[in-house]
Amino acid sequence: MKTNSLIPNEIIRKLEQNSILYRRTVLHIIYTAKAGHTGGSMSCVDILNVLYNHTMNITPQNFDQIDRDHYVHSKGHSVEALYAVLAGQGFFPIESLDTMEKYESDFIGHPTRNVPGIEQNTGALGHGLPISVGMALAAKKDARNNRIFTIMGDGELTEGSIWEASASASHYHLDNLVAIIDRNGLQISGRTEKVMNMEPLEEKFTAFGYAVRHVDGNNVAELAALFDSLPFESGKPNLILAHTVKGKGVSYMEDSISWHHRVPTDAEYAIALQELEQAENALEKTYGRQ
Ligand SMILES: Cc1ncc(C[n+]2csc(CCOP(=O)(O)OP(=O)(O)O)c2C)c(N)n1
Ligand SMILES: [Mg+2]
Repeated sequence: MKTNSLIPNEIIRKLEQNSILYRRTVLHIIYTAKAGHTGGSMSCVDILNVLYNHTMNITPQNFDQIDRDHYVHSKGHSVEALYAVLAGQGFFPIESLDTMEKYESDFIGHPTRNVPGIEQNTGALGHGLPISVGMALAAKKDARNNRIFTIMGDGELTEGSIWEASASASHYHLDNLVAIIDRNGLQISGRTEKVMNMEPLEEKFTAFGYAVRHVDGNNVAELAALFDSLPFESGKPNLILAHTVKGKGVSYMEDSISWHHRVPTDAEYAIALQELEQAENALEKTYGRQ
């Protein structure tokens, strides 16, 4: 989607810098813990970046207030992306991430509410949307103006609960619900269309009563502009097909099924860091020195 964004360049530059920083953190966590979901974290991290730094009203200070926005990480296996962004927001010290997967650490391979900033335990796919629908319905009933955001994987869409929740979302006119699909075209065992073809997605979601939009889910400027236009249609739940690349940001991980949950070797990690440094240098070329 092309947008005529009015968002100032310095804000977009900061968001692009954040994405590089978060990608570094994701790789650091997985390399240190020797476990994690690399590809799916790299594909959704730009979306999380824009949500937390530009769009949603969620901070460590307001987290205990019911009328703030809410975020549910439905594709819970990609928890490293969420940890990176929450650390960046100051929900916990970034050093806590070095305890990932260690005995008695709360930083485990899927989100739990033991970690500050995490709204809901997820990991079994297909639950985040139904939970979000319930939260959005409660907000409507209480006449609150907050919004409920969730990110699902495209492989996750094979779960029947997604479609039951979708029927409810439009039945109750939940225009405060923002459902985002990380449409990276891969799931755990192959291409989404090969494992279980769910296309045509736009038509399916439209038939279920959503206002549907497409976006380049790895482009922070497009994401920010699209989120600025929420809600898309009054009385309809919002559905965003965010077209992404699994493993985005590291050449040899991109669009590769083997990086669903592979851990980089020392040599691979070094190359990945080099590529992220090059991306940072490219930002300087685009925007000039800071
Ligand atoms: C109910 C359930 N079934 C199976 C799994 C195992 N599993 C973990 S990730 C994954 C693939 C998910 O693919 P997708 O939703 O496309 O995620 P992404 O590509 O963003 O990593 C599967 C099947 C699970 N977590 N939950
Ligand atoms: Mg996928």
